[in-house]
Amino acid sequence: SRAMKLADYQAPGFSVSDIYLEFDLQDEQTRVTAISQVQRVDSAIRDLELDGKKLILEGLWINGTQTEVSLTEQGIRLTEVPDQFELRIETLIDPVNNHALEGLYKSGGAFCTQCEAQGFRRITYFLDRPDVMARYRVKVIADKQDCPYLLANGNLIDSGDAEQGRHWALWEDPFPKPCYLFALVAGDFDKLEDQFTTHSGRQVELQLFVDKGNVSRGQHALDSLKKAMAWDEQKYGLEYDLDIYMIVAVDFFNMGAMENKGLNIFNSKYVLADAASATDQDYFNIESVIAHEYFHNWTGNRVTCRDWFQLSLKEGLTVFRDQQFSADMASAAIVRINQVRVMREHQFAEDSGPMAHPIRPAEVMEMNNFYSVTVYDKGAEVIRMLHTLLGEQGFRKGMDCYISRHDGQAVTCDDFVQAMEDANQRDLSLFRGWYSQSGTPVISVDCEWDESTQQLRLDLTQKTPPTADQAEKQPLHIPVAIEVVPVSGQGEGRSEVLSLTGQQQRFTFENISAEPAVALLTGFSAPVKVDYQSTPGHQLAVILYASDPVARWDACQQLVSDAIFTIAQNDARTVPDFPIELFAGLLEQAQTEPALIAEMLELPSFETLAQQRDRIDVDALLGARKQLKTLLAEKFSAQWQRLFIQLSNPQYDYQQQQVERRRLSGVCLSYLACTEASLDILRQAYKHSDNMTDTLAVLKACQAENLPLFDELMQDFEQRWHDDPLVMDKWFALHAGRQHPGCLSTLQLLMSHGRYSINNPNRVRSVMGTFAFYNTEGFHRRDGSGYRFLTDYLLELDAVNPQVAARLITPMIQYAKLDENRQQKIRLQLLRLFEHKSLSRDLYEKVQKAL
Ligand code: HT7
Ligand code: ZN
Repeated sequence: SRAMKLADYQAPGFSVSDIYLEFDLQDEQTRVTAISQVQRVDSAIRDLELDGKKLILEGLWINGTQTEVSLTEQGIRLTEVPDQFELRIETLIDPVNNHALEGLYKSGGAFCTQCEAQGFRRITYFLDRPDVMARYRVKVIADKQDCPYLLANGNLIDSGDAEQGRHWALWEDPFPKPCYLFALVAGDFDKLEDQFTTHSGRQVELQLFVDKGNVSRGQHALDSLKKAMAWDEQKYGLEYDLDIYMIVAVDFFNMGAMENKGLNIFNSKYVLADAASATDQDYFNIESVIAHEYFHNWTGNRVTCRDWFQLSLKEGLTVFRDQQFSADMASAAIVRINQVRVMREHQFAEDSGPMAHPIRPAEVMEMNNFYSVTVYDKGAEVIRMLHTLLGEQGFRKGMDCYISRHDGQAVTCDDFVQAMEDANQRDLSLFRGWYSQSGTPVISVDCEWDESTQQLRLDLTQKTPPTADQAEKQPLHIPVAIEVVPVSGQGEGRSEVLSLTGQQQRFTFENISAEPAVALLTGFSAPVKVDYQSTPGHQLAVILYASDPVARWDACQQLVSDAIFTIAQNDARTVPDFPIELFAGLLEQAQTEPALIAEMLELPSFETLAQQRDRIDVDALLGARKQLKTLLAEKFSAQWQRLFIQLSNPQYDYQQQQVERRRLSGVCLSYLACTEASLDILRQAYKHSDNMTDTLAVLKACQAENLPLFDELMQDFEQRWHDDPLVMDKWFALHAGRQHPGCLSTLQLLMSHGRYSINNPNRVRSVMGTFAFYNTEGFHRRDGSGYRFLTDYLLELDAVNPQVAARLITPMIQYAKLDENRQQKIRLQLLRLFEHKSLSRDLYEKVQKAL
């Protein structure tokens, strides 16, 4: 397998203006007829090469004449085709045996499709690239009883009955689109319906399709859709453009959801919710994913990507938009803190590992591997920096320019930045480096306050360490937001955004009359690390007096991290005093800002801690974190208990104030579980819970502390929920994440459970994903058995679903910080994979880079 390079991009030699597709749906043998109107656009290109994968070619006709084709590595070649012609292709495909879940497949009883990034080539031979945009007409034919609903993109034109109990529907999408946005669904569902009237007064039919019996769980998704539609009009002046918007929930899906034009297909996990079965986090995620896919209608569909290297053009921008939306719907501070966690726990790790790549990758072997936290989340951070640099209005001007200039086109990240530049008359040439450079910049800070001159001097230095893909790094344009607060708490603070453009730069602040504490990177204004030796006293001042909640949380995390590292390093195992003083204060304030304080009381995760050092001692770090947790639990046991009781809610409602109280109450429980006298509290909390959030908080607390009560409650939970796959995923994940000596046999048991299936990505992620990503102790067992266990499973999974396998390997390729023994044990397993003869391209790319 060879890598494709961005630098080798060539415009397509042919265009397709219109395509008619006919699907005669059958489980193992679906006939696809594709009739395309093809035009040559580059007279130098004589042959037409089409992509195709796992297709049986039944026949091919050019202007009605059957034609021979030659096979290529990617598909077929038609030699010396006319300048303009009608191309008819008949292929056979096998949806029921398609477990890779790309192209046309069956999810439960329903036919559905997933074409992004390169799945359309599993449906018919085509120019499977996003810069070929065509108008689609689609006829779907299927059994009337099994598939009462026949759906495709756009508007329903006609429908009717056919022979042998079959029926058909004809759909037309008026907007030209790349084939990755094509979709078809045929099956039996329950349907929720609603309407939305756009700003300009057009009426849009909203339809949500869910598995039979799930209507009551669909309302939140539908409400979220209406909120997203209204928000995009109000915030960006963007209206929906078709008369119908359909969302279908399916159980078998490789990712979260897919923005197919007018026909979104969703992982049911991001649609279905009610109080009994879904957590507050589930409700939040549904709202955000529904919005994300909706926002793609403009950022992705109407304006699409020229090639897949430009993926962040639509994904980074759309994640930024869904983050803005979530911040408006819920608590902006908490939403932001959780994004920062994603960046530090996952993106920084990717950017310092073997798969490091810029948000616009320069080289790709398997495109599916680049739907990454870098392209999505760092991509969103890059858009956010533009927003910070240009301001709310400037950013909106840039968006307006981008959309109006490129509507209906397939464009590049450069086109986006150009629109931002042109609309604001700003030079963003240095900023463009964010698109081509990988790695996490480190900003070192030297800070001095001179009482006599009342000057505060900040010397900032930026340096990006070399990454696996790029040895040389250039300075970037980094917006560094700061807040200066008086250590005493008396007097005004100051907030500013510094523009760091050079490798080293000095910033001076006048009239700082009282000793200042400096909060750097407030709001996480750039995806960078900060190296700044602050003192506990200054950190405390930031926590107490800064106006930016993210900075306050961050200072808190830093203080606690420092304590954990101190414990991990010293043999005497004494705990520094400052976290104890801090927690005493936080607990006293808890009721005043429950949401923020809950986040502050949460100890930094192992993954976040790991990102702060070049080398980590897994056992010492886990031990130190645990020691601090127990100490804080015991020291404040009365306070945890009191607070927990004060936080009880009336009947469940997904409403901000309740959400915040539940979050804090969950944190209390997690500490209470570390103390002796907590069994009764936990048992009562489980028994009286009327919602999944509180129930799961109890189970998690018991799991983290390995309490015998865990098994008892889990049995009860299983009995209640064994018929509900999405809830069982929570049960699977709780078991798989439990850190105890017998965890590998637990995993084995889980995978032989009646509700487990290797064919369902949600089940696989609940069990093996939770184990590999979050069961730190079990996965990193010193004897290497955790790594071997994952590898054995990957070998099996790769043959079924390579996309999911390639995601699961992530924790095993990010091993550079581990001790030599563990590194060696990991390499041994990577070699096993490497030598496996039929390894997928997805896994091959990652394994090869990791070795
Ligand atoms: N744009 C969608 C990406 C996606 C996807 C990619 C590869 C394989 C399967 C997939 N399912 C969905 C999702 C999104 O970002 O909105
Ligand atoms: Zn997306």
